[in-house]
This record gives sequence, C-alpha cells and structure tokens, in this order.
Amino acid sequence: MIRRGFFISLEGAEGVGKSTNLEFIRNILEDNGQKVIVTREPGGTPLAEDIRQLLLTNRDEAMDVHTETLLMFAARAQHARTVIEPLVRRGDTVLCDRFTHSTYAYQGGGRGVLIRELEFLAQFAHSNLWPDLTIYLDAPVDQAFARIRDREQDRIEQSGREFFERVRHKYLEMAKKDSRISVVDANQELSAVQDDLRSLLGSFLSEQE
Ligand code: T5A
Repeated sequence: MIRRGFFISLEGAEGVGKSTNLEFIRNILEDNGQKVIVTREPGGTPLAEDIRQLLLTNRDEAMDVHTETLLMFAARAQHARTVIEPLVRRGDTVLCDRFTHSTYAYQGGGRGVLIRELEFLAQFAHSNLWPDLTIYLDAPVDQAFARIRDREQDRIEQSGREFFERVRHKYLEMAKKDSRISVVDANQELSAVQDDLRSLLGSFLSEQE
C-alpha cells in the first residue's frame, strides 16, 4: 500500500502561541514515527517568501483587499503545489503554520471578502488539497495581543481590535461546522496548552491507524 503522509495546519490570531508550539507538535509527531517538515504561510518557498514580504511590509500605498487576497493565494498556490502536495504524496507529514483557513478568517471574516469567492480561489490555488487536521489555538483578542505588545507590528497586525474580533469569530464559526478543525484553549498556562495538544494529537494519530 502507498503510504500518504499527513497534512496538519496550525491556526490562530497573532500572539496565541503558534510559533511557540510548532516544535512541540513536531516532536510529538516524530515520536510517533512521522517524518515531519515544518513550513509556513504566507511563505514556504523562496518565491512565496518574497510574496510574504510584499504582504507584511508597511508602506505608504494602501493595499487593496483584492490585491491582498490574490497575493495570499498566489503564495499558497506555489507552496501547496510545489512543496506540500509532493511531500504528503511521498509519505512525509507536513506541519504548516497557517493555511487557507487563515484567508477565510482574515480576508473573509476580517476584511469582508465573500466566502464563496474565497472558496473559488482556494479550489483554483490548491484543488482538493486540505489539511487532515487543523489545530486552532483560541484566545481572547486582548489576551493574545498583550503577549506581543512590545513587538513591532507588521501591516496586518495594525488592522485594529475589531478586525481581530471578526477574525476570531470566523475561526470559531468554521470550527463549529468542520470536524477536521479542533479548537485548543490557548488562554491557559503553556503547560496546559501543551497537555491539550498532546492529547489531541494522540487521538488524531490513533484514529489514523
Ligand atoms: N495572514 C496569513 C492572512 O491575513 N491571510 C492568510 O491567508 C495568511 C496565511 C502572518 C500574517 O499574515 C496574515 C496573518 C498574520 O497577520 P504570521 O507569521 O503567521 O503572520 O505571524 P503571526 O500570527 O503574526 O504570529 P505571532 O508570532 O504574532 O503569533 P504566534 O506565533 O501565535 O505567537 P507566539 O508563539 O510568537 O507567541 C507570542 C508570545 O506569547 C508567549 C510566547 O512566549 C511569545 O512571547 N506565549 C504565551 N504566554 C503565556 N501563555 C501561553 N500559553 C503562551 N503561549 C505563547
């Protein structure tokens, strides 16, 4: 039988702890025999990383929301088709910091782009490639922002509190409708968050056997 690897994405707004927990998740997967490649969006290839710079850099010219959306999907098409899909097909597990649920939450929930338009672009950019498991780290906007208060903010981080409330609302709405999205409470001590992650991944892996 040809073994297919897993595609796992990690989602959540700024400051919820995605970067902090990526290595922890990688270790659990490796301890369970997976060969893991960690990557991120926007980015994950040299071309897509250039697009990331365009997206996140503060500049005088305001970026139109349609431009922002298309750039997210341009980076994703390159990453999904040249990196994620081939790796998963050859049996590796890809752990990705953000994927299309970010676009639904930020450009859809946050900026108001219609979800049916995003669905069309998602199909065009990466066909039927979707994560087998999406881990959504959830925390109230104020708590998450308090953790990154002292950091310089990129272009999207400057979108304001109400924007991030809409982003969170869209993530929670998607999680209610899609059983492949699991919510982890990120508003607890890091050790408690990681206990929850261990237990979630344990259940996911045992379901795949
Ligand atoms: N974007 C992206 C879109 O708009 N559409 C899209 O389609 C995509 C793919 C990308 C930006 O692009 C947007 C979303 C983003 O605005 P990014 O590189 O993913 O940005 O980065 P951010 O989400 O901005 O990542 P952050 O670094 O802000 O958040 P993290 O990674 O979630 O947070 P992390 O791990 O750096 O933690 C922040 C701080 O909190 C502490 C950590 O030690 C750190 O200091 N911390 C905790 N403290 C207390 N308790 C805990 N449980 C803690 N967990 C972490």
